[in-house]
Amino acid sequence: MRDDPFTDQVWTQVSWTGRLPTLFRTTKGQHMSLAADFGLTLTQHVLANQADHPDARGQLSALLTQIGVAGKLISAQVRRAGLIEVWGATGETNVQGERVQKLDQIANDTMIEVLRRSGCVAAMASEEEDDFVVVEGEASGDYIVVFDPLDGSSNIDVGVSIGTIFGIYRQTPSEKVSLDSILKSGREQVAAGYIVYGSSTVLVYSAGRTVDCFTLDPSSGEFFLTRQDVRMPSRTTLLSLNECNEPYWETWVPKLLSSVKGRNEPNHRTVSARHIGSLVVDFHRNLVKGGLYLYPINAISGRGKLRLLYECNPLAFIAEVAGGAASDGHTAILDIKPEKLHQRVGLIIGPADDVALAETLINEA
Ligand code: AFP
Repeated sequence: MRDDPFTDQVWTQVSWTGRLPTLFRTTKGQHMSLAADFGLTLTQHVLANQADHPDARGQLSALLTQIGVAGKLISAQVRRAGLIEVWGATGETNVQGERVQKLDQIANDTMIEVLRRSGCVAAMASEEEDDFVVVEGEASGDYIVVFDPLDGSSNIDVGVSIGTIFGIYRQTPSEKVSLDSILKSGREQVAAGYIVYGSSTVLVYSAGRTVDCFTLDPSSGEFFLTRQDVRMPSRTTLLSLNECNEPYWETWVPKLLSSVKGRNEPNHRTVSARHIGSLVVDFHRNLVKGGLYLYPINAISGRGKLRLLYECNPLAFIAEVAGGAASDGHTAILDIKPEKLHQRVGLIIGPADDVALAETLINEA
């Protein structure tokens, strides 16, 4: 703590990770609520991380910052979701004569346009695009970005939290972009993250060292660091899954559930259930509070529902950096070699011990 000799303010250093100090300003014991007191901005944080890599050319920093810009633009549209719906109901144009688009299409177009203009991206793949999108000519950069522009679309119309998920890979310099450039295992991601549009807009990213969370301050339009070096709690206190899929479960699923629920004591519940139906939001809550998310393969079709490239891989990257784990039941999600752009897998993600328990039960089955 240090006194500012020129004012009546006191600066308190609340944490220090590597070269990233977080300072909060108080006026002689009383907390202030100015945006400037919230901590580092996303841009400051990204640039401070870049300083750890003296050979970096700054493109990854610029890219992460631009994803923050896309997040703000999408967030602004999400906040108007009900109004867009009203315009849509009256016809194909809104009051300004603009074409009405569905929110997931708006989010997709926003991501593609912001990334294309960033000058940092060689190609991208989106849940909303059948094929990958190449950035040609001078606008092309060093990275490949995969994303789900708006995960949890079925929650849009009912005001429930949704989010954008992204994973970033380095493109081999001088190599022409092909499908193989995109079909890399999640382990090769150089950074990943997501943006949750919930009670507040929260951006979470990791470049492999720490997982950090930023909250959008609507008044200043800045993302401020609000959780630093997040560690996923090692005990499962929340279970998240769609229990109506029970008829399609393999035999290990009920065994895992009874094992976790069996930890409840007669007079004290230690495990509860929470399921939103937006994977990214379920994951974010579990990351902070300690929860296990399951979307196992369908035992009848043998197929998973969630997409490997732009849903599971980025979240698995965040989970592992935060001390958790993610698996399809046999292989760590990050080690699966993708064969298709829109490949689906089973997903078990959360505290490492319970992901390992699921793998053991699957092997025993
Ligand atoms: P959409 O973004 O296409 O709606 O997909 C959402 C999702 O992939 C994931 O976010 C949910 O957890 C999951 O689907 C819910 O699906 P179920 O209705 O099968 O439980």
